[in-house]
Amino acid sequence: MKTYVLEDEKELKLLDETMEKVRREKLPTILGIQQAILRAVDDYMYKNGVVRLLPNMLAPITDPLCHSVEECAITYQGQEFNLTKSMIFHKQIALSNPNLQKIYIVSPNVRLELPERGDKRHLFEFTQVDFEFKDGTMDTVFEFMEGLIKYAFDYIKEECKDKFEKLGIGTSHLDITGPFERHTTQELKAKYGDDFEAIASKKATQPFWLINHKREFYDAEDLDNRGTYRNYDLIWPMGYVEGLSGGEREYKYDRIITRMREAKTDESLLRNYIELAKRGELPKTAGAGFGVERMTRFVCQQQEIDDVTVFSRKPGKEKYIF
Ligand code: ASN
Repeated sequence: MKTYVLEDEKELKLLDETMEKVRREKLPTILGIQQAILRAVDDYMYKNGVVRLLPNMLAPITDPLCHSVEECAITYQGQEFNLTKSMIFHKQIALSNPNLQKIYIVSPNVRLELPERGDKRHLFEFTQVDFEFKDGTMDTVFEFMEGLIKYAFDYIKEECKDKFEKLGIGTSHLDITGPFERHTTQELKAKYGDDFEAIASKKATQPFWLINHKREFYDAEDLDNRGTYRNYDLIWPMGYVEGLSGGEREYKYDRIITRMREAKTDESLLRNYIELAKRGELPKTAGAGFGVERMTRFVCQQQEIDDVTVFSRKPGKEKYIF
């Protein structure tokens, strides 16, 4: 039998670095806080009647996104499946059940980001808490999310006192006073220039809503105000930038087709979804998804998002060991 001896210097170094990351002293503390966050989120969802769906990791359709990533598809029984980039379409379709009103999924997403996203806030595999409400609006999502953050932060401040002490950080950044301010991208861009999101986030002491982004076809355009969109991001303060994105949705056939054509989305891939819209079977919804690791990074005040993961998923590295 052949026994392997690892001799490649570079690979040995990477193995050591990887194990150093796994064995970091602060890691269990961060994971404990993350667990408390998820526990509070589940609790809040349960109390508010939001039904939990389990995630799908593979599907014939997934989020087209509005930025380029490396594609990853696999073939199962001759049919092409994609790894889930987000469950946006599945959220809309699931809500066509007349007895489901509000749903969420703790959803693993794979987005094989290009190396330029090897920054402090991207991972090429992450988990988002993805929720959607039938007949929801921007306002219902804002109020719900503000309540969720307050509930979760109050819970962890109490539950994780020893852990915050171990990390050597206070908890004043978790003192939330809603409702959060709302700003449009145009307003902040005019004030701060192209880097407006980072600058406004650094200046802020409370999370705030950033409204109106031109992005994926499924976020609704404001028909009373063409060229503006009923969508939003939640920006974490103190320079931690975007932590959630969502919107009211397009759900009418003609609107979906118009928006898909504008965004140059491949209609053939989404033909079954389009068929549902044509039959009037897509419900009117609004929702959002927030990154679990991004929330953990803000709560634990870590330098980069990769600091809260056990195994590095930072885009653009030369090689990954585990
Ligand atoms: N989850 C997001 C939403 O609900 C979509 C995304 O992650 N791209 O809008």
